[in-house]
Amino acid sequence: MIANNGRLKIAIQKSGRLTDDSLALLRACGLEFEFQKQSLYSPCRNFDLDVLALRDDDIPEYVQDGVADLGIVGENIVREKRAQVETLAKLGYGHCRLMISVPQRSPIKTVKQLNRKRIATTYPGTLSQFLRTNGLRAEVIQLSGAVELAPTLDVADAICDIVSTGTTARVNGLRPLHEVLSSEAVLIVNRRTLRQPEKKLLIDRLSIRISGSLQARGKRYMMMNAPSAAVPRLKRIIPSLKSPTVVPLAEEGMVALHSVIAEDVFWDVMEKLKKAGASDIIVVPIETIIQ
Ligand code: PRT
Ligand code: ZN
Repeated sequence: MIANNGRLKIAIQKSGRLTDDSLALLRACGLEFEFQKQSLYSPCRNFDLDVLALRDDDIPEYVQDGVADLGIVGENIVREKRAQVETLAKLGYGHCRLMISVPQRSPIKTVKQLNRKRIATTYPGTLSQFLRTNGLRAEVIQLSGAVELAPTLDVADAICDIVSTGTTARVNGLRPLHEVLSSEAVLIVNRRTLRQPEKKLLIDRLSIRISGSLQARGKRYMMMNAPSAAVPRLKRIIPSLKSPTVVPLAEEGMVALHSVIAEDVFWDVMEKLKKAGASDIIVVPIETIIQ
């Protein structure tokens, strides 16, 4: 029995594709806990929160029913389970697409041609809804895994499955026909929890930390020295979140510029800055950005 002691409970995937990133996100929020796959539940030492380790398929329902207050899970699962929960944030990892694919040599070229065909999937709910919305009648064949083999086994004419790199589909001689849904990991919350003032307060505190570390992701803090005369030129080069901070240096006519920059443009920008007169450029990681 899990104690209902006023502490928040957050469910994350016990062992799978979302586990490492979910743990990294919680730790980036300053939460300290030992996580062991074998144990259902890991208490946090420095926050009123317990981490529950569950199968991803169970998370939406457990959050809906209040077994956990919060959950981190793929949108694809939340949709499939039709869970009555609120989504607090998209978390920027676990990206994938739910895709209808057909064998390379299939005569099926359009979604309409799926009418009266057999489609194998582990997402019967989402697929049935898609078919209804598009006025299509097709036989939904529910499998529990290895869906990509269904056309070869002549169990189905098409499949509806999760794709990320597309390698599995390609290796199995399948070609993508239509994207049903795109998905990433999301933070979901139980609706009743949001109405409990004490827990709501904890959720708000946690949400600020999560959005701070999401904001910081892929960003660096950049500092450089430059002659004051070069500042207008440098400002035009720096693609900063806000206008850069300019601080005078002890040396007459020299300033320091500070700015946040996306790491993927840093190298290009750095070369231009040097040419425009910047020197002593320092770039450091950012842990969080609270706006
Ligand atoms: O044990 P548990 O039930 O918790 O885990 P699971 O095995 O059901 O899920 P897991 O760990 O495979 O995936 C967890 C979540 O990660 C999914 O619900 C998605 O939200 C997300 N995700 C991201 C993916 C993929 N990428 C992915 N590629 N989930 C599954 N796949 C599978 C897909 O089913 C297919 O078999 O990978 C294969 C295709 O990959 P590519 O790269 O070859 O296209
Ligand atoms: Zn699962």
